[in-house]
Formats: sequence, C-alpha cells, structure tokens
Amino acid sequence: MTAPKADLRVAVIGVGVMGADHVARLSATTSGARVAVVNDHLPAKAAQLAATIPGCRAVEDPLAAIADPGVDAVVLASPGPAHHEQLLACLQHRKPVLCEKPLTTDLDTALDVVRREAALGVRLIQVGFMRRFDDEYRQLKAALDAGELGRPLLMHCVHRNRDVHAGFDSAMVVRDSLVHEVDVARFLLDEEITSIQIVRPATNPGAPAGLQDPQIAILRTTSGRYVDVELFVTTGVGYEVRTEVVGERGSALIGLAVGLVRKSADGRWGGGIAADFRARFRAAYDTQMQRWVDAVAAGARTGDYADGPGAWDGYAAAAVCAAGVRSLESGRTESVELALRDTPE
Ligand code: ISE
Repeated sequence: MTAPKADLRVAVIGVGVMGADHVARLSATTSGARVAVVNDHLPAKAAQLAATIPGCRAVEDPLAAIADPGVDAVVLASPGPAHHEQLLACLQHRKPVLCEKPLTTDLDTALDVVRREAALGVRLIQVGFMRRFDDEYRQLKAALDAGELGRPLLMHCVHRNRDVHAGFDSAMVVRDSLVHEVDVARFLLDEEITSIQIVRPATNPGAPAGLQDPQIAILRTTSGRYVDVELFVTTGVGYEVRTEVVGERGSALIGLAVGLVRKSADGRWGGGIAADFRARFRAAYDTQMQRWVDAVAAGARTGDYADGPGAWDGYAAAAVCAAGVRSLESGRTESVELALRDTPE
C-alpha cells in the first residue's frame, strides 16, 4: 500500500483581508494543502492567526518564511511594494507562488520577474486574476472560442464597488480595479492591448475629495477591437461586475448576478447583490486555489507549477494600467509600451 500523499505546506505572506481569506480557504475548503506558516508586517496579527490553525507557525521575516524548509509553496498577499523582493526569493528557492495582483508595482521590476522566471525554464508564478476561474467568465470564453458569436468586435464592461477604503486615489481605480478588466479583455479576446484612454466624467458628489470617480476607460487591442469600461467605486450600492461581448453574429452578457428573484407585496421585485469581491467571486477564488494546489502537487511530474495566468499576464496588465495612469493625467490616448515577448506562453 502506498502512503497517502502529504499535504502541500503553504506559507501565506500577508494576512490582511485577502491573505486571511486565503488562509481560511486553504484550511477549510482546499484539499491537498494546509497553511504551515503565516507572516505579516504586524507580527502579533500573524501569531494570533497561527494559534488558531493546527500545525501552523508565525515567522516574522517574510524572506525567512519563503526560504523555510517546512514550506513547499507560497501565497503572496502582502502589499504590492513588497512583491518584487518576495517573488525573487520564491524563484531563488524554487517555491511555486500564487501572487495576488499587482505582480509588482512598476514595469521594470515586473519585467525583471518575467525574465528571471523564464531563465529558470519552469513556470513557478501564478497571478491571482481569479475571474478566469469564475463559471460565467469561463462560459463566455467557451462561447467565444467556439465561435458562437462570430468574431468578437466590441466589449462593454461595468466595474462598480459599493465603497473603497480611505486613501484610495484616482490612480488606484486604474491599478486596483481596472486591472481586472484589462486581464479579462486579454483573456477573452486573446490579444494584447495597445492603447488606453481614461475619460473623466463629472464626479460623484459622494466620492471622497480628490477621487476621480467614475472613470471611463477605452482600450484598443492589437487587431483594432475596442473595450469600454465604466469604473465607479463609490456607488453606495454593492459589488457589480458585468461584461458584454458583441460579436458579428450576436452578443453575450455575464454578471447580472441577480440570484433568486423575489416579488414582494409592495409591488417590488428583485434579487440580491454581493457586498464585495470576496462574496461575488468566492467560488472563483476557491477553484483558483484548488487548481493551483493541484498544479503545484503535480509540478515535479509536469514541469509546470501553475495553472492559470502567469508572470507575463501580470506584467502585461501592469503595462496597460501604467499607460492608463498616464492618460488619467494627460486626458489623451496613451500607447502601451510592452517589451518584446521572449518567454513561452
Ligand atoms: C480590489 O483590490 C479588487 O481586486 C476588487 O476586485 C476590485 O473590484 C476593487 O475595486 C479593488 O479595490
């Protein structure tokens, strides 16, 4: 009889909102993995969390946590500015890593990560663009790939948040929110984005002072298709993400997320609305984690430690957002400067 395979021992670096969510997911939902180490820039927070998870330790230095011989793989949910150094440590120690966006916070370091991973000749980095694991996005992608709409021509996206945390500025609407639509556009249309313009409509009087909200982004792809995105992060209502693709033989729309439709005695009808991205994309996050764990476990055999968007996708999305931030300032259409791709798909 062969011994049961040991669980993958995961270090979660950064246990804020997203990291804590991943710790809970790995502990309760994902099979074949467990949280062995947690780390946070607030050591007491990590220690407190570790005490609630059997067999889990808090390690104060993130680089030591990554290098720890008791760690097989890493989930990076630390603040973006720490990612470059931490990703390089994962590559150095050959630890597969699921990295929350952004890959890094500037294009030089993002490209550095892409190239260093490519030099190793093995895919160790997966970027947490979780929408690619959402059932509705997968159905839309399958319909497009099967040619059901003919050639896709246009895409209309809506990205609304109920509210954002203090300090969320206009550039963050591009880097933190629009970045998902950028990835979705690249995923669904299967091509790069070559230019972007951000238009500034009259602002929501309820938005914090100085925040340009809403914004409209207009993206152009290599073959000349256009994607428009409404970004509105202070609606006060709930989390709404919709995508409509218009093709030469019809259109398809996802993200109505009405769930159960109720009719009430006061003459109203309607469904539910998710409060935030964790609720809306819970199943996608779960699937992403399970598939990543399975890919890492199979990596020694397959030579591929990721199953989803990789470092190039993180870099390409960041390049579009960097041009978007320039457009926010200039008001003009800005070209996306993408390095020549010399890495495998
Ligand atoms: C947040 O970081 C996310 O990733 C959400 O998906 C997005 O809707 C939100 O605007 C971002 O701040």
